[in-house]
Amino acid sequence: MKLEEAVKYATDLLLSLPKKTKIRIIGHIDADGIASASIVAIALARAGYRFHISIKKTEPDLIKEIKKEDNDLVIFVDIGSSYLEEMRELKNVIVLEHHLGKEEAPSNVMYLNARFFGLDGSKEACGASVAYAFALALDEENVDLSQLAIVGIIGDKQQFIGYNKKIVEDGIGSGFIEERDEYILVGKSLKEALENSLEPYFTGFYKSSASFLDKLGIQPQKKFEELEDEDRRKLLSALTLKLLEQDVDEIAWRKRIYYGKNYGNLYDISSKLNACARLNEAGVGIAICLGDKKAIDVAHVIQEKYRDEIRKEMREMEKKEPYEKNNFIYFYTDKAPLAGVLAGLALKYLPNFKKDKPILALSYNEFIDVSARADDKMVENGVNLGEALKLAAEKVGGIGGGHPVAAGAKIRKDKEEEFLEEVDKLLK
Ligand SMILES: [Mn+2]
Repeated sequence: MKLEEAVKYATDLLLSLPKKTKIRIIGHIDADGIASASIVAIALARAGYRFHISIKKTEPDLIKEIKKEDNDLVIFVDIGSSYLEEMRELKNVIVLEHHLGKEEAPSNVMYLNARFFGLDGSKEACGASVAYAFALALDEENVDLSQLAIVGIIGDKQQFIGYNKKIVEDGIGSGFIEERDEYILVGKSLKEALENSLEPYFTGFYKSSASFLDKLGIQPQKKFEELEDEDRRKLLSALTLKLLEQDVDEIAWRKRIYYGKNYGNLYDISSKLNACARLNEAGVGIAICLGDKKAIDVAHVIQEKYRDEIRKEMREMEKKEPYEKNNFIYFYTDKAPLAGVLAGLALKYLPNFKKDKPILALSYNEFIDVSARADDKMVENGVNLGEALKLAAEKVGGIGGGHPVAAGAKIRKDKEEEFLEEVDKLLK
């Protein structure tokens, strides 16, 4: 069966319920989760249903909390794969997912995971993709929601292949999406663009971007788009060399950007949703998706703050040596919401963190939160962080899961060493 057909079972279930049904939407706390939950919310509203929406972390007590409420239907989107058994205690449940999970769900749970339909849930369909399939099955007029689906795809760093490719084609075909190839350094003065850039991240540039440009004979205050062709070439080849020195293997100065008719640059929207999620402002992200223009300005401030915090941490990490096990390296951070992105950026751009091994970031709070990142090459060589963290966390009484390249776990503080040993064994 194809995903497009399978989601019809979910829309049939929804449509069998009266309009005043109490519906709860639970989305995961990241850009994909916010986009996914919004897609479902908008589709429900258009179909005449009311709902109550929440964006949640993967917490051990999540289902217990929801069980206290009196819902006729709970729709989990981009979250839920790790709670299937506990959902038995809820009434009707629809799970729209793409994370690794069990194959079997209790009979009251309609569990639709992209992975069941021949799709790679870490590349070819994300939460927002499955949510979009659901919305489209409800009403084909919902094709405009392809814009938000793309926001989710970008947020989860997926590719435009598999079902995701169909979404882009839908969006372009219906006039809601436009694609343009653009240089990535446009917008600000070159000094600022180089200093502030996170993808790619240039080590040392927080103090040396102006002198780097001076040496090339390029005025730091100029914008990239103001440069003559020759200066442009000179700059890009110098920057390529700089990244090669950082041992970066994927370098692209132009990027395919998707624009949404109702949302503008979808990469920017995705980055805003991500910042909102990380800084506990998911509501602002939902507001953006629901079309609130004022929320964009609020989110811009949140986004700047978030990026500032990342840069600050990255500058510290440039000077640090990570801890090392046989099969991964790890570091500690007190910025739990940033842990995943820091691990990911370190893996790509920090020479002192590049040892051809996955990176785990550990943050202490009530528990220890773990975020892990690998690259595609490691995954091709058999690394599966989602599985390793899930098994290792469960072994020490914690919770974990995710994707081969990106995963998370939550464990008790006294289990740290045992957990790390277990991960080391599993990654061998
Ligand atoms: Mn997702």
